Amino acid sequence: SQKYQHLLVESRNQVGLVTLNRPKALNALCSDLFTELNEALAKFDNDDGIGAIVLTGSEKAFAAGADIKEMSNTNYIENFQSNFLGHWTQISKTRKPIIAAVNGFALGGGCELAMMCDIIYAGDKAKFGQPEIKLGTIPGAGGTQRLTHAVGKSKAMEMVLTGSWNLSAEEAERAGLVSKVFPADKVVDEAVKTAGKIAEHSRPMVQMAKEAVNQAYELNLSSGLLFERRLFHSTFGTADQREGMQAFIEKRPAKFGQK
Ligand code: CO8
Repeated sequence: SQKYQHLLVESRNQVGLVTLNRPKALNALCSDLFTELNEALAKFDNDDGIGAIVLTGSEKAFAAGADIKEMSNTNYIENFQSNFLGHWTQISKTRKPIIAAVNGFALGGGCELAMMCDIIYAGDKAKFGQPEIKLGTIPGAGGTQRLTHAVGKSKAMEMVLTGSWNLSAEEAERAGLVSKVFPADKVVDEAVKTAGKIAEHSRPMVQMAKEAVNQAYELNLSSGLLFERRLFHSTFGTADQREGMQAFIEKRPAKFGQK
């Protein structure tokens, strides 16, 4: 699995762990890194032995953004025609849950990458920010959209307009961007632990639940509730629902995954 240039990939029981590994550039997200990340995530997504994924970086940097050196000399029409960095969106099509375990800098595209994941855990020294404005550009992969949903307009505007990476782990947790904060050296293990818990549940139910929560960003309330209700009803066509409820009644652990 170590054929990647910019990633380390391993599995821990039913959890797939992907570590961004481009230390000399603080995990700046060059185009090749993203191609590798898409491949690694797709492999885990299609691996029956894996139930959830953890994505992390180093203690110094989750990722310091898109690769500024790579993009500095590109131009508009080239980027338009090649759909420059369009392959970044692939990660949000991953069907299994992804937990981002963020230490250090999560800036620009790094913050956006974390927000493409389903859950964010942060180390206590994590710093989130959207510094693109200082480079004469603006966020391009969700920094004006997902961030605004996560932390509200005032904080998102402040981050995007000033460019200061001023959101600490603690503030990020308070604002709802991050669900839990841990000491820096514990965050990966805690993310793996949570991913392991998720992996023990019914795989199709986990995917349906992820799909339903994500629809909350796309649909109005009545359409979202209808989407949820339809999926809920459909779960009663599965062996996992029978097993889960029977196991509760019989006071034993459920054994999911029967066909
Ligand atoms: N791109 C390329 N190289 C980088 C990047 C980056 N984003 N960040 C750091 N590096 C490199 C540095 O150039 C340096 O390399 P070298 O040793 O060859 O000079 C090395 O990493 C170490 O960095 P520093 O010496 O700067 O380390 P410091 O600890 O002094 O500073 C910082 C750390 C504060 C994180 C600093 O590196 C920094 O400000 N980095 C840039 C942060 C930034 O502006 N990020 C936003 C980038 S733009 C973006 O992400 C747009 C996303 C659009 C996505 C669109 C998809 C469709």
